[in-house]
Amino acid sequence: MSPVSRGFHGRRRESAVDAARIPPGQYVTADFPVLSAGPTPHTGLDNWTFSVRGAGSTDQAWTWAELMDLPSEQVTVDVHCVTRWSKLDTSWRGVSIDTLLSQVAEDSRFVLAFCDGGYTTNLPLADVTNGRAWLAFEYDGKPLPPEHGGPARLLVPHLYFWKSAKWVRGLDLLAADEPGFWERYGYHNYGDPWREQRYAGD
Ligand SMILES: Nc1nc2c(c(=O)[nH]1)N[C@H]1C(S)=C(S)[C@@H](COP(=O)(O)O)O[C@H]1N2
Ligand SMILES: [Mo]
Repeated sequence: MSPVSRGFHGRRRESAVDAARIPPGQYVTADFPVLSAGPTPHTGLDNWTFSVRGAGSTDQAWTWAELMDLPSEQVTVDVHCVTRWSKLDTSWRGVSIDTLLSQVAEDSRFVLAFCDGGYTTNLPLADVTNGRAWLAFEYDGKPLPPEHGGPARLLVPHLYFWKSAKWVRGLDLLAADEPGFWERYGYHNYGDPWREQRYAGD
């Protein structure tokens, strides 16, 4: 092959994506679809708190102002929805769940995230710690829009996006695992996109 044609074929089209970043059965979209099981709640920041419950006497809650005072991180991650769309290089700002839990004495193995509107989702504690999950409050450098979970949502990019609870208001620390909203309706309990854990039994 001549150097000229090699150069031509080697040029990446703008839409080309690295296949190794796409979990099985997913397609890439540039859109940011909105998927909500109910209406978008609107909780004023004055009445907003984030709580970690179930740690006994060390239960803790942060107001919005207290959350804003914590160190936050800018993260760029790929997200994967169980309905098969993936969105690459999404950019968020949030407080690491490690930062919140470091202020709580806990030794539970599971969490159940709870939200305005009643949505819940369950995760092993190990999946929301060790730098793998955030309480995200900005998207693309702007306040997180209400339809995408604002004022704040859980961001757990290594699991299917239903685990990234929108309008999240806290975590219940649990000794035993408890299925959340979609997990009770037949979604996989864990939801690893790389193992295509879409539904119970996958
Ligand atoms: N509170 C709440 N969080 C939620 C949901 C929901 O219905 N309610 N839907 C989940 C699902 S199934 C997906 S795919 C993502 C969608 O997030 P998006 O609307 O920002 O794309 O939010 C997840 N978090
Ligand atoms: Mo989803």
